[in-house]
Order: sequence, then structure tokens, then C-alpha cells
Amino acid sequence: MTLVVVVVLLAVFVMVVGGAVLVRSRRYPELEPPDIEAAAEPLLAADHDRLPPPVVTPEEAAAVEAEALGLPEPPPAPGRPRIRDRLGKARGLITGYVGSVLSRSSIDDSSWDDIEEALIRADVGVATTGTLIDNLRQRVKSDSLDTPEQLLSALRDQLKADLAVEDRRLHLAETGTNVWLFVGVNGVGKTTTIGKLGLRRAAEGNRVVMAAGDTFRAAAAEQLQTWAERVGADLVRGAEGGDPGAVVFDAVQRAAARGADLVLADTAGRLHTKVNLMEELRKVHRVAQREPGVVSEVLLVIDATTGQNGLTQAREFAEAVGVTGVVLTKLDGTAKGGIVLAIQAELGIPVKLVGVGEGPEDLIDFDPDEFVDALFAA
Ligand SMILES: Nc1nc2c(ncn2[C@@H]2O[C@H](COP(=O)(O)OP(=O)(O)OP(=O)(O)O)[C@@H](O)[C@H]2O)c(=O)[nH]1
Ligand SMILES: [Mg+2]
Repeated sequence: MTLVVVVVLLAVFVMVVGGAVLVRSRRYPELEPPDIEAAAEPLLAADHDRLPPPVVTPEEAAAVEAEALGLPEPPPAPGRPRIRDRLGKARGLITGYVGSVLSRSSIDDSSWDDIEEALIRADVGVATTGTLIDNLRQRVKSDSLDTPEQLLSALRDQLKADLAVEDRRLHLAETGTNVWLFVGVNGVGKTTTIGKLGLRRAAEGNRVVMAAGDTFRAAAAEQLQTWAERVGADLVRGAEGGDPGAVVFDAVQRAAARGADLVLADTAGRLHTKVNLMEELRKVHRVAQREPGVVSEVLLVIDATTGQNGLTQAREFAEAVGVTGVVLTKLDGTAKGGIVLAIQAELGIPVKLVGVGEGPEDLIDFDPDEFVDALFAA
């Protein structure tokens, strides 16, 4: 009897508790244990690229902050190509020309003739080649070199020594609004170089203003505008045929007002015949120097494929506007590159940058050792 009562009470208890749980879970379905697999399914099925990354990098944090502040998106840092991978015809050029030196068992007159010819064919120019050979002869004598291998190794060292300069950096004045002026004849790559360099400076965190000082043709300003948009830089442009000095002056004022670090100023490579280009450039230079402007670099852009013509151009521009450095473009093409030596030896102007293509990353700081090694590459 007692047993029957206990069993009945137990059954009643189970029914009451079970019913309560059932009622609760119906009223509060969220209290039911979650179906993990069902919940994970949309995540597993989702496009992984659209899922938030697990870690926020400093660049991403900076991008979020920049967006919140309404700043333009910083351009990606361009990767730096190596000169030996990007040289066109110049790569291995000396090696190709001096093979005959190595085919002899000693150093004789023919070895010297071959080296001289190789340098001239490499665009070094007659005068610079003469000096180079004289220095090399002295070195061979003083170091008692007697094998062709030693001779070529001395040539390589001599080329590096002749290209060595103490300071190849691009300068910025500490006070005032820095202006880098780009000059050169038409088609050498001034505008493209400004674009590439602007991209690099912006990626390094600088605020850049571009000045479309080539008012000779409207397309020049459009071309610079495209680069300015890519860089996220301010562009100052004037009317077609307008005063280039006024454009550069306005750009300096705008840079100063906005606290920008640098003005990259484009200029025309050719003008209407009645206007003298050098006169015009002198004027632009003077105006760019007006307070708070400080012209801290005048970069002469030379197309390396023009060979010895580049030297004549360098001489003319150096006289007119005091060139502080050379940008040698198009070394990725048919250029032989020896002009680098002539410019430095004869005019004492260091080559600071080289252009090795039309893309945004195709601008390299000139390194003489890497360059000479590339000329001797196998
Ligand atoms: N392959 C190669 N092409 C280049 C290089 N630099 C510039 N270019 C090309 O050369 C052409 C002329 O370049 P620009 O930058 O317009 O030359 P510019 O000196 O501004 O010419 P103007 O405005 O006419 O005085 C363009 O097609 C560029 O893409 C380089 O390093 N390598
Ligand atoms: Mg241009």
C-alpha cells in the first residue's frame, strides 16, 4: 500500500515538473540549449573574404581613423623593384662588350682598346672614357695587376669609385615650404616622375601638393591631375597658356595654408618658339623661392635613351636653374646607361633617382654599386 502511494506520488511529481519545464521552454524558447550546428551553418557557408579579419593591423586602424576624420585614403606603399631586375638593354652590357678581354691570357694593348670601345658603346662618352682609362691604367700599374680578370675587376671598382658621391639624398629644408622643381625637355618623364615620387612621399606619410606648372598644353595638367587623384594630393593648376610662375606661387601658398610638407612642381619641356624655356624656368624658380617657398631640389629629368644628348641638356639646364640632382628615366628600355657616368664626371651632378618603367612603383633610388654590378651582370 505504502509502495503504491510512493509510486503514485513520484509519478505526480514527474508530471508536474516535466510539465513546468515544457511550459517554460515554450514561453522562453531562447532558454532551450542552442543548436550549435544550425547556428554555425550560415557562418560556415559565408564567403570568408567578407568575414571580419581576426586581427586589426595598424594600417587598418589608421584607415578606420582616417575615414572617421574624413581624410583621403592613403595610397598603398609601392614595392621597390631592384635595378638589376629592371634594367633593359644596360643589364650585362659591359660583360657583353668585354668578353674579348677575358679571352686573352694577359693584359695587352688590345685589352685596353676593347675596354675603351666598350665604354664608348655603353654611352659613357669620349671625354669621360678617356679619364676613366687613364685612372684605370694607373691603378693597374700601382697594384701590379696582370690578369684580365684583375683588370675587369679593377674596371668595376673604378666605375663605382667614379660614381660615388657623399650625398645623394633628396633634401628638405627645415623651415619654409619645400618645393622640388622638375625640369627637362619634353617627353623625358617629368610628369610621370612627379606622380611616382608623390605616391612614394604620400605612402611615407607626407602631405604633397602638386603644381601643374606646365601650362603649355592642357593635357599636361590632366595627366598630373590623374596622378594627384591616385596620390591623394592637392593639385594646383592654371589656365592653358597661363603663367607657370603664378601656378607654382599659388601651390606654395596652398601648401603653406594647409600645412603640407612638399610642393612637387611640374614645368613645361618646350614652349612656343617666341618664349625662351630657360628664361621661363629662371622666372619660375625665382617665384617658387618667394616666402614661404624654399626650392630645396631642382631635379633635371633626362631620358637615358637619348644618350650623349642628355649631357648637353644637363649642361644647359644646370646653367639656367642650378640643377641639384638628375632623375634618369627609361633605363628599362634600350638605354645603355653609361650617361650616368658622364653626367656625374663632367657636371658633378649626382644621379638621385632612376625610372625603370611607367608604373607607380618604377622609380628607384640610384645606388652606384648596384648599378655597376648590374652592368656587369652575367
Ligand atoms: N619605359 C619607361 N617609360 C617612361 C618612364 N618614365 C616616363 N615614361 C613614359 O614616357 C612618356 C613621357 O612621360 P611624361 O611624364 O609625360 O614626360 P614629360 O617630361 O612630362 O613630357 P612633357 O610634358 O611633354 O614635357 C610617357 O609615356 C611615360 O609613361 C620610365 O622610366 N620608363
Ligand atoms: Mg609633362
